[in-house]
Amino acid sequence: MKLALVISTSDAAFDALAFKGDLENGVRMAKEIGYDAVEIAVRDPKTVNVTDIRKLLDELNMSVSAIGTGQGYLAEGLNMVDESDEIQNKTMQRLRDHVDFASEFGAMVIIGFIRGTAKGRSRKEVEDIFVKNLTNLADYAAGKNVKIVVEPLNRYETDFINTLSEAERIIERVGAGNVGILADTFHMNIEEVDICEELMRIKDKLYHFHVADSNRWAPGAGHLDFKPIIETLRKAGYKDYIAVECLPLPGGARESAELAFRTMKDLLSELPS
Ligand code: LER
Ligand code: MN
Repeated sequence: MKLALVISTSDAAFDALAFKGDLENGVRMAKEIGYDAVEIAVRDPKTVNVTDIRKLLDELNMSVSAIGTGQGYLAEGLNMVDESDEIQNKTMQRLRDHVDFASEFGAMVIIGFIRGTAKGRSRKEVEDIFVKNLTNLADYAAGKNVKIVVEPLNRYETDFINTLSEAERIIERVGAGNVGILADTFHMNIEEVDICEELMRIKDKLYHFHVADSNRWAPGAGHLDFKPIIETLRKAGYKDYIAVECLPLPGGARESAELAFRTMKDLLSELPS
């Protein structure tokens, strides 16, 4: 398992990002601390310079684990299940742009906030729209060799797909090999009955992993016990990235990213491989 740090290309409404707004500084710091990769949160990939980012990553020998898409929702209200077809279509175009961007770096595309909310509509109605749009996106992404990951978010962020089992059920309906689940310890700590049991159960569809502590500070600064969680990932045969997505706490972006790195590295070296 390798470690990634979530950073953003621009100032973002979402707080759980280290190094918001200065991508170059973020990538350099992540490298200095020892991370293998960065995870890039982008509002609109058409507004960033792929060549410059490619050059920077090559210079530092850094990879990109995944592309975060939530800023399109937080800043512009784009979402996959909107009542308006126009917004749905705009969102799907934005997501295809994210897939193109991700394909440049061998990264996955995250469906977090951008899926939208049910907003009082029936589960079935919203789920049907989501499944239709996700199926189309998966098809487009397959042509570019890109994986899509659906991330369950806690109930205070959305009313639609809060648990691993909900994500699993929807992914089964889509039935595409390039669509999997992104599990985030912060959300699971709020929503899951038993984090390790659930991770084991969905292990074949677990394509990506986010870590933050119970308070969304760096792992090691709250009361989540990461040892059994990382042990479970090992047992599950998970080999992909663990991406740190935490608030710049304690102590600011650099300090929290360092604490997160140390906490995860120590655990990974402690546990039998
Ligand atoms: C939001 O809380 C989150 O965890 C992000 O990864 C969503 O895209
Ligand atoms: Mn997350």
